[in-house]
Amino acid sequence: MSSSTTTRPDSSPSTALDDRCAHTLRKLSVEQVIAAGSGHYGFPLGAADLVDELFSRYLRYDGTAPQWPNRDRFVLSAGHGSAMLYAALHLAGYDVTTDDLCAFRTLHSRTPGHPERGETDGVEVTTGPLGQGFANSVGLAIAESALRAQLGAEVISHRTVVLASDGDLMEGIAYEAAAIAAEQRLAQLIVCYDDYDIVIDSRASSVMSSQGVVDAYAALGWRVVEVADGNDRASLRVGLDDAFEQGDGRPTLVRISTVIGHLSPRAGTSASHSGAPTAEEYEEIVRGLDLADVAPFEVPADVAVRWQAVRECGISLRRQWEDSHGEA
Ligand SMILES: Cc1ncc(C[n+]2csc(CCOP(=O)(O)OP(=O)(O)O)c2C)c(N)n1
Repeated sequence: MSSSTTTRPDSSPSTALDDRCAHTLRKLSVEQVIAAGSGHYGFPLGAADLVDELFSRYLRYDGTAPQWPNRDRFVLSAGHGSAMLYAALHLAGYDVTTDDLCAFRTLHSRTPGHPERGETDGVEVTTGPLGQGFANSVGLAIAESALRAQLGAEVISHRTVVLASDGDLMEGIAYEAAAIAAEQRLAQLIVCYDDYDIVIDSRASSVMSSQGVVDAYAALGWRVVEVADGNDRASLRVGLDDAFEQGDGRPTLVRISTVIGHLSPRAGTSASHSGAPTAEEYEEIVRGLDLADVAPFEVPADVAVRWQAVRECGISLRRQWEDSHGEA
């Protein structure tokens, strides 16, 4: 198992293709919400660069083997951003098909309104109640730590990576779990805090201080990493490289500043928290993403080729582990 920070061979700086890949995540997320007539697209538009970066460079997984024991666990604590997760799983090679994306938020679909463990490959934790995904992630990281102590780091050494929002970190349960994570020195736990100062219909800063959150985590014993512009690849990579180094035994909180509804007419406003964009807004969004010529739910060929390379890296990581440690 590679011990390097990133998993993928390509560590080139920001490229036009990276932007296109993030824009494809944005487009697929918006299209799910439009198909369902409801959902949340502001969060996916803001977090797409981060999510693309995580799934293409940092996370160790194989979408064709979602139960691989030593896979990194990704938890979307802000479960209302589910369209983003389904789009990422679709591109990353999990069994989440175009038909599943089209069926977003419909009864008995594999793409329910909030992620549900057991319904969708790649969904590690049922989330939606804010703070719960975060708290469950601390449990996952404790389990990893216990298994590592029992079996050795050569066999078990995976990260638990969480995407949490203002709403998650407001919840008391998150602080309770965060205190345990610090005490247990869960260095393999990395929480990405998507900080964009909107909570449903108001400024988050009218009821909380994100600096206060960061200070509280530092006081609890967390390592804090700052990403000044979460919609900029170079900035993201510096912060994520640092976060994934797992320097000193502490869990890591990465505060990442993004813009809710990024690249949409409702950018930066609570109007993009939930609800489907109008037909005119959709046209404007896909024009802005330079994907107006790509049919709904389609993935551009160059983006598909990039994801194929990522998928193959994941298969190879999993096979290396199995060759060394036997099949699960
Ligand atoms: C425990 C809990 N309380 C209330 C809600 C309802 N709720 C869904 S999203 C949300 C606000 C979330 O704000 P933020 O997490 O910053 O997301 P954003 O509005 O920025 O997308 C709330 C209160 C919930 N999901 N869970």
